[in-house]
Amino acid sequence: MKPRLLITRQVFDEVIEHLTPHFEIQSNQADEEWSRAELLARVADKDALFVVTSDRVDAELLAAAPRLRIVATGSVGFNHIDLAACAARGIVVSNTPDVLNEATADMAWALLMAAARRVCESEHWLRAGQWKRWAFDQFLGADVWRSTIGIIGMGRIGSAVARRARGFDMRILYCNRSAAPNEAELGAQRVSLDELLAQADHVVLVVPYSPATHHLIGAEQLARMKPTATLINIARGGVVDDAALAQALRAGRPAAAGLDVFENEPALNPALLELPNVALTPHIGSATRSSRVCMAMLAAENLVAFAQGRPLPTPVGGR
Ligand code: 8YV
Repeated sequence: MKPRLLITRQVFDEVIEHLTPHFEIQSNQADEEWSRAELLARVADKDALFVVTSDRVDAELLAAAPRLRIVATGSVGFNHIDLAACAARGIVVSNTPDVLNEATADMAWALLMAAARRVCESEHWLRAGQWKRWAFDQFLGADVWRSTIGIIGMGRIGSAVARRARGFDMRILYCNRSAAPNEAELGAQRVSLDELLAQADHVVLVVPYSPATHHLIGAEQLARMKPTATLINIARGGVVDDAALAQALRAGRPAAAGLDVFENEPALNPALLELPNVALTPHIGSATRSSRVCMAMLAAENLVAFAQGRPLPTPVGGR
């Protein structure tokens, strides 16, 4: 008998086709919103689970899923999964590294440019019919070309952000637990978080969320930034204290922000919605068709490898 697989969200048809020979699948192609109780009921008789970042895989879920052997998340981030609880049960976990690096780095740049050059703010003003005449000082923004970028977290996505910064002739600072092996190739200089915040014109967050990075950027850190700086968060909600950021943006320091991820998303802090100097997107960092298909397909590859008794291509915790 084929192992039973639960897929919590709608996925591309080709992914279902790829999985069908190997699993008895319960999918959610209608993309219904399942309550927690429904999710727990559906996982009760499953051997395998395909989740996304909004599905919390914790001790409660594992207790409801006595047969579960593998959790494949269609994301690079895995802070929604209790790895220790999975390991204690012998459940393997996979994620989708690399395939989303370039799309996510592009998104960091989309937000950086939008925040620095006030793209969203001026567009809203224009749409509201307020553009009556041109003026020298209209919507003056921050320079990007030849400015200093500060990248917090120089992993695979951070490096992709840095590579793009070279095209803008930028000075590249970064902050990371260890020196990046590609530091020289990127022309990047490792500095402390405080130094980075003090010197960068554009601060980009690319660190995974963990208890160690919870509110890494709060009121104190925001106050260290240049008043003209921008802050970009494409990492995870919770890395930034959103309430403190809203307060800082209201006071004009930093000058602007670009946010793709939020604390408690999709119910983001209402104060952010009121502010003109923040560009907001609904967690679409990896949202290009090719990137999302590759992510879903990589999750499927891990599930198929599990079904065939092969090593997982991208287990969490290293290949
Ligand atoms: C996902 C992400 O698209 O991969 C991640 O960690 O945050 C996004 O790229 C999203 O979270 C779907 O699971």
